[in-house]
Amino acid sequence: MARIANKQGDKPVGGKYRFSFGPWNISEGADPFGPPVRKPVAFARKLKVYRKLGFTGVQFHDDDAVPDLDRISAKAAVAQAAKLGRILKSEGLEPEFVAPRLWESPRTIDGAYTSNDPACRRYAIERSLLAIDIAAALGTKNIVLWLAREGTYIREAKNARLAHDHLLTAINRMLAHHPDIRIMIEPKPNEPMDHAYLPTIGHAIAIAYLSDDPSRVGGLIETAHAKLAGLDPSDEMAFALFHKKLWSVHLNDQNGLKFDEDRNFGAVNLREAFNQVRVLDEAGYGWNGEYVGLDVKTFRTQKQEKETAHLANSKRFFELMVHKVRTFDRKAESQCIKARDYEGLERLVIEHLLGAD
Ligand code: XUL
Ligand code: MN
Repeated sequence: MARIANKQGDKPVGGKYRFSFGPWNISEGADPFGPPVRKPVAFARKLKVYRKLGFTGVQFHDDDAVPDLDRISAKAAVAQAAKLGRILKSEGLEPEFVAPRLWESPRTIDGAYTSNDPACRRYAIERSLLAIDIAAALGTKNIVLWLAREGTYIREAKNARLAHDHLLTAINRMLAHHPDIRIMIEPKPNEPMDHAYLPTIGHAIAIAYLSDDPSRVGGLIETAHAKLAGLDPSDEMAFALFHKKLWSVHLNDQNGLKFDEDRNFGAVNLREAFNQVRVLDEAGYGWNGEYVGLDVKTFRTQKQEKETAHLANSKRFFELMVHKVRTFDRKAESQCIKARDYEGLERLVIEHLLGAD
């Protein structure tokens, strides 16, 4: 029987939190309708931001770690990654994961692992194996798969059943390439595709169990992605935690069914943020080294001077929410639940969030 427990045994002691983000979270503000609105910040300067804001984990796409990846030899790429690993160490930072960027090459226009063109599928797998070598050289075992272009605009354009077989083949090839790496699938239901394959954590976990080594395939849940699927992010997280497969999170927020907004954590819906932290904290999230990733972006119209404030703000909102979760009157909560007094429970939660208790 699966039990909700953490490293400390049965007694919930709360989560243990370390924070991470990726270089893309200090953005230039470009969107599909216009040019960048802020000047680019060099990667070396971005690295200096981490410790200053209290972050210790760095998330990478493979070509964030090794630019121009498709134009250099695999040997040179690995050497560059090893050098970056040493720089990270000297800055007191840790690489959290590497994600193969399979959405910008001309060979991934129509999908990567699920492209109809076998040569493009081969490229996607080869690039993913190189991303694994880069991760190993950098010093992380974690590979994130955001399956950006695995899906369709025109449903008839692909055989969806076969596409899932291609996804499983790619996952198994990656598992076989390195005995220690673990794959975290980051589901997202749409954007850039009309419909993506593996749109929810349930889909991701189903394919994990079919893989050659289910113990090395898990998930990363992003708040906004769950909301885009019309689901409650805290329930999605609870489902993955129940399966012991929540190995990272991308906390942020999302105002309804629009483009992926990557808003500050808690800025749109405080109660949903409360429930995400509640679920994480109750399960002792972080005791196995999982990071709290904040996949947030500042506003397109934000001036350059404050271009990293959203990272500090989202981390602060998370920490304040941990306090809210830990000071919630659990005894009163139990009484309401026992008495089936859901109006009472609602009042308890909202008064607590409003600071009126
Ligand atoms: C895309 C997204 C990505 C992944 C990493 O919506 O969230 O930034 O987190 O590739
Ligand atoms: Mn993300």
